[in-house]
Amino acid sequence: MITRRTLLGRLWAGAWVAAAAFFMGPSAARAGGDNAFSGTAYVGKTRSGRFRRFYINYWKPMRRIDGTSWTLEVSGLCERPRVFTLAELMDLPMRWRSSRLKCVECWSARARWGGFSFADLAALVEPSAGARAVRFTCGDGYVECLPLASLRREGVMFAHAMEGAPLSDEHGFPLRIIAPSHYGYKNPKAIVKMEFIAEVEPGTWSRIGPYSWDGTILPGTDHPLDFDKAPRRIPGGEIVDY
Ligand SMILES: Nc1nc2c(c(=O)[nH]1)N[C@H]1C(S)=C(S)[C@@H](COP(=O)(O)O)O[C@H]1N2
Ligand SMILES: [Mo]
Repeated sequence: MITRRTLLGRLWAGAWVAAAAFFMGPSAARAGGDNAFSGTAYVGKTRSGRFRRFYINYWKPMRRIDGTSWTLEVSGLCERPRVFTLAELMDLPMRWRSSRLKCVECWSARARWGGFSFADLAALVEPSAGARAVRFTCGDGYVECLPLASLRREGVMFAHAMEGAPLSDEHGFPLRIIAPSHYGYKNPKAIVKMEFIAEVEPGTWSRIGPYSWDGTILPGTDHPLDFDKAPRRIPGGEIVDY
């Protein structure tokens, strides 16, 4: 279903790509050989370029984030609301874990993600007794919400690194969620704000599409990009077999 809002969103995104190509000139836009955003101050959705093992999703094209001025605002139902710098967050105990990111639109891909746990962040901000969920707001205006119980699950990560390097702008620099038993849309990227709230609420995709609020991966067929999209049956939940 295309609502007026999604149509406007698409036109707006299209206008940015056209404007970037116009201002940069066709050769400059291609510099780096990647996609419509390469060499520009913006990052956005793309299915081409060097990210062959993943598709890149952004709700709207977004100005690239400067890690030195970026902050994470943590507020809402918590005892110690706080604004973190990237350096402060990177000081939290870091671990690595390989997990498969599964988009509700068929594809999936696996990577090793590095970051810290919700428990380590929660120890600093102390969620209040009434807090049940976190609302994440991202640099591109995308909003997604996860229950505290989901954030506490084994394997869920506040990721700031991927395959031994800092997250790229495309994959959500400087901070994203990896929630391997949930579809990609529950894995917000380029997070700028997190608020503790009393009730779970739908995020951007489940407000406009036929996608569940919960977003747990359902049994079905997957088309992994890192296996040439050859279809595989999946039982639901985190994909652990490949
Ligand atoms: N900020 C932001 N985060 C987002 C999205 C988005 O549009 N904006 N899309 C989600 C969806 S639908 C998927 S499948 C994954 C894709 O992650 P990737 O771009 O790193 O492959 O990002 C998720 N996180
Ligand atoms: Mo997705």
